[in-house]
Amino acid sequence: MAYELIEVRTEAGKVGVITLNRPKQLNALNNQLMDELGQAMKAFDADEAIGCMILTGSEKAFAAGADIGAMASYTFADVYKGDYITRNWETIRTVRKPVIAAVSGFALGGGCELAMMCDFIIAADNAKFGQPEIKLGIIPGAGGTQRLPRAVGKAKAMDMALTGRMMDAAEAERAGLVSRIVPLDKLMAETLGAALAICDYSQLAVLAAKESVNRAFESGLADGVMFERRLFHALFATQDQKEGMDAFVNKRKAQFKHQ
Ligand code: CO8
Repeated sequence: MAYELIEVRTEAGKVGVITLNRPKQLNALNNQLMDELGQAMKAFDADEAIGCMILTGSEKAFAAGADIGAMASYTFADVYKGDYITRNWETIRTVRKPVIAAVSGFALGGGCELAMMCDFIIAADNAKFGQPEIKLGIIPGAGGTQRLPRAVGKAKAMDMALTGRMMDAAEAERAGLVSRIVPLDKLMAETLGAALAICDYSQLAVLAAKESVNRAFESGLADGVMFERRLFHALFATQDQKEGMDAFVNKRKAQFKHQ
C-alpha cells in the first residue's frame, strides 16, 4: 500500500525499515501517521522474510510528539468517547518481532513514548528525550508516566514529567533509557548491524527472548522467572537449539532454520 507520512523499505531482504516522514512538523504524530505506522508494522510482522524492524525519523527529529495543532480543539468528550488520539498507539506493542528505535534529534512527548514502546533504543549523539506535556496543560498519554519510570527510575521520570526538561543522549544512556549512543552519521549502520545480527539468530529464540524480557515489566519476579523457565524449556523442542549447540560444540557457525 502507498503511504504518505511514512517511508517503508526493506534492507538485505530481511530488515523492515520504517521512517517517519513529516519533516516540516518534526514528525508530529497525527492519526493518519499512526494509522500508516500501525499498518506497516503489522505487514512486516506478517512477512515471513522479515526478522526485525527499525523505526526511525529524521536527523532533526525522531518525533516531536503528538500533533498539538490537531489536538488543540479536542474536548474531554471527544477524546474519551472517540478513538481520537488513542487509535493505533498501542499497535506496536502487539508486534511480535523485535522493533529497534533509531533515534536522532527530538523524541518528545508521544515521540519519546513511541521510542519507549520499541524493544530498545539506539540513539545518535544529538538525540534529546523529554515528556514536555506538562507545559501544554496535560500529562503523557501513551505510557510516558509508566514506561519512563521503569526505564530510568522514579527520580528522573518525575523530574522530566514535572519540569518538562529534556535529557540529552549521554544522560539517557547513563539512566538506562537507551542501549547505545553512536555518532549521528553512524546511526543507521549501527542499528542495521544490530537488526541483521538478530535476523541471523533463531527466530523462535528471538520471539521468546522478547516475550520474556517484556514479561519482566508486567509481572512480579516469581511469575516472570517461571514464565522465562517455561519458554527456556520449550526452546529445547526446536531444531534451532540442536543446531546452535551442535555448531558451538563443533566450532562452526550455526545456520538457523527458524524451526
Ligand atoms: N505538533 C505539531 N507541530 C509541531 C510539533 C508538535 N508536537 N512539534 C513541532 N511542530 C512544528 C512547529 O509548529 C513548527 O511548525 P511551523 O514551521 O509551521 O511553525 C515546526 O514543527 C518546527 O518546529 P519549531 O519551529 O518549534 O522548531 P524548533 O527547532 O524551534 O523547536 C521543538 C523544536 C523544541 C521540538 C519545538 O518544536 C517543540 O517544543 N515542539 C513541541 C514538543 C511537545 O510539546 N511535544 C509534546 C506534544 S503532546 C504529546 O505528545 C502527547 C502525546 C499523547 C499521546 C496519546 C496517545 C494515546
